[in-house]
Amino acid sequence: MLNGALIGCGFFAQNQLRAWAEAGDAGIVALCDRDAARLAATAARFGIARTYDDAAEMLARERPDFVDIATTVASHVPLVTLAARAGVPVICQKPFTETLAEAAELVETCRRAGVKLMVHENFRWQAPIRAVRRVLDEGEIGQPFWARIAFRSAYDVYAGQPYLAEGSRFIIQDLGIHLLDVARFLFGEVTTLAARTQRVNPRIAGEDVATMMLGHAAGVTTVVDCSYASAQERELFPQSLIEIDGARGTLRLGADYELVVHADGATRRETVAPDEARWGPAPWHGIQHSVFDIQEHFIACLRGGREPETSGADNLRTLALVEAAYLSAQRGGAPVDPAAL
Ligand code: NAD
Ligand code: 89Y
Repeated sequence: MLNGALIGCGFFAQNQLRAWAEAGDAGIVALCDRDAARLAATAARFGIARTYDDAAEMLARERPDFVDIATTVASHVPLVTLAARAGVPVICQKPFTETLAEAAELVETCRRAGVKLMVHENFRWQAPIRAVRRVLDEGEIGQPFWARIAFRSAYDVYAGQPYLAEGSRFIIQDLGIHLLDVARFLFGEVTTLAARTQRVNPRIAGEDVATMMLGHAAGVTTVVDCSYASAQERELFPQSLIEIDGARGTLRLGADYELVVHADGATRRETVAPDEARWGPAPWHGIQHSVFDIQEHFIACLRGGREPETSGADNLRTLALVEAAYLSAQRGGAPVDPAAL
């Protein structure tokens, strides 16, 4: 059994703790939060007796097998550095850091300390996205040449995560980051990115709409578009809709996780929904199972001495896409080479 410690008992940590509670050979034995009420409520909810208001003290006393950092971005640099100095393998929530330079430094700090580091970049672990990747890997639609990854919603994310309304950066850094990571997961590295952003909701500080066009080294063109200002007849949060055109046919991941593959003149349909009975309540069941899967992946990597898919080093490339998007938007949509950042 691997004993973990978790820092940050806020909104999303509840999902992570639920997933840890279901894990077979790993679990969380100690919790830390600077907010006493949140710490106590979370400890009671998950039956975790050992609690701390100071992360350094927790790591020193508990000597855990790993630490799961579930705080918001501003605290990631000091907390990941602390874990590296304590020699404790670490999972850190996205966005990993606010700047690429900070991220590169953390990756180097962990490398030098010999500490495994995974960024909790869970969207690529969603069952429908894994199903899309299988279709591509099996060559069902031939060589892909065009794709769209869309997330358009009016779900009130500010109710559960009020800080999302406050930062000068919003949707690309918070949500687009997942979609950009999925684009990399499906089609490989990106050599050019052009973006346009908009703010529709006047009560927030950052952008709530972004439209990005990516050119991949493999030749695919991907449109990644996201919005939290799009009220539709049916609210599909948190579903990502995916369209891919390939040399032999097309793939569509539509509403309610319906996957349609049309290739060589024949069509097949499959529902690739996460099981709501197991991962509910809706709509977060769409995310919850991916949290379980990424955590299982981390434990398997710790046990097997492997690098996680979304290691810190890998995540530098996703963060470079985020930076490229903001830079392109600032330059009126001019294309940016993420490798040059
Ligand atoms: P939150 O503000 O609700 O919770 C963060 C908690 O961390 C707070 O309780 C705060 O007191 C605590 N904290 C902050 N710094 C600390 C420190 N140094 N020591 C101890 N405790 C500290 O935030 P949230 O909504 O839970 O978001 C946390 C992270 O999860 C964010 O980075 C967010 O982007 C991410 N998130 C990811 C997903 C996903 O699907 N991967 C979904 C939602 C949120
Ligand atoms: O914070 C975001 C995330 O990572 O997934 C959805 C979310 O909770 C709101 O955009």
